[in-house]
Amino acid sequence: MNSFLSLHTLINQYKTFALTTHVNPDGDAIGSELAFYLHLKKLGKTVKIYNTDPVPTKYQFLPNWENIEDAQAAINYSPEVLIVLDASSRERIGSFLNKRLMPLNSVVNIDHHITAEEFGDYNIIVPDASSTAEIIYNYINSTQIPIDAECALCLYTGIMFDTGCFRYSNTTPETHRIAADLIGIGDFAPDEVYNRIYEQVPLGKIHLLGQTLQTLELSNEGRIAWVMVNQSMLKNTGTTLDDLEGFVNQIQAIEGVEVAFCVCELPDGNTKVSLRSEGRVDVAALAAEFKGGGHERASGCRINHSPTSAIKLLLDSANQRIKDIR
Ligand SMILES: [Mn+2]
Repeated sequence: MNSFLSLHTLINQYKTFALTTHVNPDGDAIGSELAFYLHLKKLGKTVKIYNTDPVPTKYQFLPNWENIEDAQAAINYSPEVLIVLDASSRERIGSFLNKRLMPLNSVVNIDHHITAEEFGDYNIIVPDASSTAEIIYNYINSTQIPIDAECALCLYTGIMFDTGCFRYSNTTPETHRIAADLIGIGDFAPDEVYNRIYEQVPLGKIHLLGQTLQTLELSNEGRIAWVMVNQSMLKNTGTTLDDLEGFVNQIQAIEGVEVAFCVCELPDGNTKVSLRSEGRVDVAALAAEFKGGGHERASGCRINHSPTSAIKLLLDSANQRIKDIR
C-alpha cells in the first residue's frame, strides 16, 4: 500500500492539520472525521475539524463531536495539511472552506466514491471500500498506532451508515471482518449504534413521509417509481431537505421496481434528485447526465428545472436505460 506509506510519511512531517468533509455530512463523513481526529491527536498533532454544515443530532453521541467547528472558524487557523474525507469533489466541502483551506501546501483526499475526483496533492481513492471509514481503518492499521475504543465506535458508525446497516451491495466479507474487529475493540453495543442512527426519527419526518408517499407514481409497467416533495410539504411538517434521507429507498423496495427516484423542489424552484437502482440500471451514469454522481445503485443530482420538468427528463433517461438492459 504505497499510498498509505506516503500518507504516513506526510503526517509525520507536519504538526498542524485540518479535517473536513462534504456538505450535509452523514454517518460516514462524521465518523471518519472523528476517527482521524483521534488518530492525529494520539500522534500529538494540532487538529481542527471544520464543516460547512452542523453535526446532525443523531451523531451527537460520537466522542468529540462537539469539537467539530463551523466553517467560518477556519478564518483563524492556517494548518499545514488539509485532509478532506468522503467528499467526492472539492466543491462539495463548501465554498468558504474551499477558498480558505484549499490553498495550503498539502491537501489529502481520502474517498471511496467511484466518481471521486483527484483534487488532492495526495489522493487515496478506494472504490472497493464500503466507506471512507473502512479506508481509515485500513490506514490506521497500517501504522503502529492501535485503534482504541472511541475510534472504533466512530469507524463502526461510518461503516454501518454507508452500508445501510450491511444491506447494500458495497458490503463485502472484508466489511464484516472489519466491523467484527471494531465491535471487539469498542465498548459499544451494535444495536445501540443502530438505534442512534435509525430509530431517532423526528415526528415531522414521519408526517413528511406520509405526504410524500401520497405522490407515488409508477411507469414502465412498474419498473420506474418516483415521489415528489415540494417546499410547502417541508414547511407544513417543519422538516428540511435532510429529512428526505431514506425515502427513495422505500420506493425502490417496491416489488418490480428497477429505478426509483425522489425529486425535491429547492427554494430557488430547481430540483434535487436522489436515485436508486435495483442493480441492473446504472444510476450513477444516469445522474452523470445531469452532472451528478454516486454509485451504480445510489446516486444523486441537481436539475435546473422545476420538479415536473425534472421528472420528464429522468423518465426519458430511465426508460432508455431499461430498454438497453432488456
Ligand atoms: Mn461515504
